[in-house]
Amino acid sequence: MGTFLLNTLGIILIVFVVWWFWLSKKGAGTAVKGNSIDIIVDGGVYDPGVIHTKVGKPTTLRFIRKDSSPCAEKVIFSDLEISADLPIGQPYELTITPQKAGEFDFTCQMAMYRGKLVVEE
Ligand SMILES: [Cu+2]
Repeated sequence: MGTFLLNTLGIILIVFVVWWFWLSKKGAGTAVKGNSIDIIVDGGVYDPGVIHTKVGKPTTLRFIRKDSSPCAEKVIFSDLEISADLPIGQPYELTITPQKAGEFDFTCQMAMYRGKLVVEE
């Protein structure tokens, strides 16, 4: 009985971890209204995590970091060769004018936080 309970808990934990790392970050994404969008950095997720913008459109990503752990302190767009330090308690504005269409991941330095900038034609 004890083993059964542990296995059940283990399975529930695995399902939760899968949900947390993949499913909770999927979705249609959020379009940038105007030229800027607020992104909350907290609890291991960027919210919103998928952001849609257009080629040639200057897009200001306002990172609002609430997570004080060192994990959240950097945001890195590896494909775009952009990285920035995010302060706590004050928004950090990063303006990007995408030059080509595609999907560009952004992460913290350990890739625990994961987001995606989707650039459309
Ligand atoms: Cu991290």
